[in-house]
Amino acid sequence: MSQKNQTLGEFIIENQSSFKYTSGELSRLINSIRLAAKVVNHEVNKAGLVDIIGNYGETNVQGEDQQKLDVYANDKFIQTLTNRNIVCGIASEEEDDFISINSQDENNQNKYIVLIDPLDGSTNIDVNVSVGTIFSVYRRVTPVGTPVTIKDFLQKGSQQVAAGYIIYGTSTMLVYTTGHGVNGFTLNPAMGTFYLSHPDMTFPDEGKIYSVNEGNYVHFPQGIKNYIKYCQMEEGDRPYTSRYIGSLVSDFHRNMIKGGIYLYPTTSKDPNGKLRLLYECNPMAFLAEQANGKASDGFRRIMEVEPTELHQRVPFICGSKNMVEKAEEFMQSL
Ligand code: AHM
Ligand code: MG
Repeated sequence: MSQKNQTLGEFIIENQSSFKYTSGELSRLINSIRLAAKVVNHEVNKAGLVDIIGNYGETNVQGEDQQKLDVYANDKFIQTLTNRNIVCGIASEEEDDFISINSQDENNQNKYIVLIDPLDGSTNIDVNVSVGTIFSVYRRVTPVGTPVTIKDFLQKGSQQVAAGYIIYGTSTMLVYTTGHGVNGFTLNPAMGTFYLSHPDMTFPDEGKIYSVNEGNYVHFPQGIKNYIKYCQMEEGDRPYTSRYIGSLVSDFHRNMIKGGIYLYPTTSKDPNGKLRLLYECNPMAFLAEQANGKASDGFRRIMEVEPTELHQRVPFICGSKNMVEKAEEFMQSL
């Protein structure tokens, strides 16, 4: 029975038996993500010190090259998962192609692949606004001991075995699911330990927050324009409040706690939407559904969208169930 104050390490061990396949491999994988998250968190927290320790691209006083934070985060997550020999393949927003990890070695029995957005919300990095890491885990579909192929990565979201995010905010949290609800762990920076602070996180069915980049309003489809007008209309518990950080992880996290909806629809500039299906939308959709919420492209369940390419984009509507259904109603009524 999970309890508050439990550490993430304890929680992982205690819940290992509830995983579908209990080899301990998935536990080790989540543990590695926990480790990389701490390293990245340390660096993200120093972001405001660039003028003192040197700008990105410069060499600092210790003679080390300063990396852009998103590149740094990408390297750390890939290094951690590779060095500990835990997965057989990784795909990242920062990499054009997927990476195969000793997967052609017949002794390599690793079954899992990870898709990751190492540092999402990159426009917020330089202005001290929270950013996040998003990850998604699948079992490979090709046989173990053979090279991973694109088929292993182009699986529908409904096939995910785990997904989560790390939010580097006023406090740092790791929130994840393995298909048994959603739990949130807060980092105690003094101890370097994540503690279970938010057990069984759920979206309220209804919410009063809508999160969308209204600067794109004129480029939105009519259904979305109508839904936004509905949110703003004075009637019942409306008008809703508008809150948009521009970091998917942070907007999602707030909406899950308070009740709300996040929308990134198609625009004339981005006719397929902006967000990426495999390492942004699918993991958030899995979390949303596990937390009593919903995720849709306006017409279909996100996790049923058939992936055709690694960096595919998709329109994304996600959040409290009744709000997402209302937005779908507006989209589908035209
Ligand atoms: P990124 O992967 O380049 O950081 O883009 C993803 C981000 C999301 O976190 C956020 O919700 C959205 O892009 C914001 O986009 P916009 O600035 O167009 O509103
Ligand atoms: Mg991103």
